[in-house]
Amino acid sequence: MLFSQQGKLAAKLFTVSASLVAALFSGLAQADYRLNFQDPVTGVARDIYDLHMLIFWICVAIFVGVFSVMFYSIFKHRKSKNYEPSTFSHSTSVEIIWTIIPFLILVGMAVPATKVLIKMEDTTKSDLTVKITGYQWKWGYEYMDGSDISFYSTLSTPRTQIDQFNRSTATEIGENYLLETDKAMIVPSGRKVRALITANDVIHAWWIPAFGTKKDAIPGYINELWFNVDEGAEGVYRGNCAELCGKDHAYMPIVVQVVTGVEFDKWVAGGGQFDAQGFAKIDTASTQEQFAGVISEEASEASPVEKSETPNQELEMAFAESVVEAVVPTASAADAAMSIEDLSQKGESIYGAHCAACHQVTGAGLPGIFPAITGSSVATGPINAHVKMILNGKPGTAMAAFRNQLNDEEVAAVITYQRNALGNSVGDSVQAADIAAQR
Ligand code: HEC
Ligand SMILES: [Cu+2]
Repeated sequence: MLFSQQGKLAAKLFTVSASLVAALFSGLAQADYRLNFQDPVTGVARDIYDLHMLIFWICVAIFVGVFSVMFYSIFKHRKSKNYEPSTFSHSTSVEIIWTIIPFLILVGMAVPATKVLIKMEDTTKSDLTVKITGYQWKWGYEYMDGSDISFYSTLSTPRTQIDQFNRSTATEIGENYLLETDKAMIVPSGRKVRALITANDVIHAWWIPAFGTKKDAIPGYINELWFNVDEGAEGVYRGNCAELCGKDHAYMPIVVQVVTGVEFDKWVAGGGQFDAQGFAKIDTASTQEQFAGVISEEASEASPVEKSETPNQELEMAFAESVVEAVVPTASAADAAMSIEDLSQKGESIYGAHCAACHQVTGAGLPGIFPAITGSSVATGPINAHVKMILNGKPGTAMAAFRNQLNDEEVAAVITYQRNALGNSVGDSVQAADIAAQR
């Protein structure tokens, strides 16, 4: 009787635990979890991975060694065997052995670890330097080396995916939830990229696991890191800010797009344009046509010798010129005066991307931390003071100067939006030209 009850219990327990295990593994398969590091795509990341595996196996060996001795002696000297215990309390030789062995193991692990560490710190002979600045809560990228490209990279996951508690507006969570940005950092494969890392407000950290790089971004200091992504490993790599930096720490992801060296040069020559997904816009189809046109025109003028010597240069020059021409005219659209409605409409998305993290989507702010825009004396007071607040920020507070982050039209739009929406109805507006005059 008793036996059969136990049998039933055991059977029940087995079913429960089996289904738990099954649930766990189906979950694992769905979310594509993994137990080890991301696949390394740089030499340093591979070294770190190998080092990690080496230390892991050393730990396994120590574990197996220590536990086998322990279990063996527990079993061998058990009470039921009437084993006579030894009575010594100190043994110099044992103490020497258990000091020397761990010491040798530690030295043995420190040698390869130091080698990798030194390699990680060697930022010399780089092909390209990018300055990376952490902000609450976005990243700024500036390409040094005279290319003059700079941009900010902000989270592009829509608020409707993040605010799941509001069921009426919530939308399905996307594939790269909280790991997507409006602009990716673009880097070439097969070249050594050096990054100078700093921050504008508090400490952040720039981290791309697949590159094996992670460095703190500290205001007032410049840290350095480098990576050289394998040729053939072109693609998109994602990471996070890895230093708790305030309320939206989770909302400042890092996206790096690795392109080939040739593509990168074209991207730089084109002035660093982005497509709608925030990746490098390299217009190969149309540029090839344009190349063909330019080259054949010039070929008729140039002497045969010159032509055969510099075809690549000509291609690059022709490419650079054609792209610059194509880009310039669009900027003049800002000259025309815009209506309050148009400005406000544009301002809404800028507010959402750059201001709502602190002042909230509704404009209510967070009492005691971030002031409300609704009914704010600045947002409903004299417009010049409002403009100054956005351009210069308020030093010593979280309100950053937006003069370098937003262009004239964007500043005008977000100010007009704050004055005529979010519960305010001042009824005035400001144009891009006025902002340009106040800079
Ligand atoms: C990182 C947080 C943060 C972000 C992002 C931010 N602000 Fe602010 N903002 C503040 C803080 C803090 C203050 C209060 C400063 C002070 O102490 O006077 C402030 C003040 C203001 C004020 C004055 C409000 C008042 O009544 O005193 C305006 C207007 C304003 N911000 C507009 C903006 C706009 C426009 C943006 C986006 C382009 C923006 N802010 C982005 C934190 C932020
Ligand atoms: Cu951060």
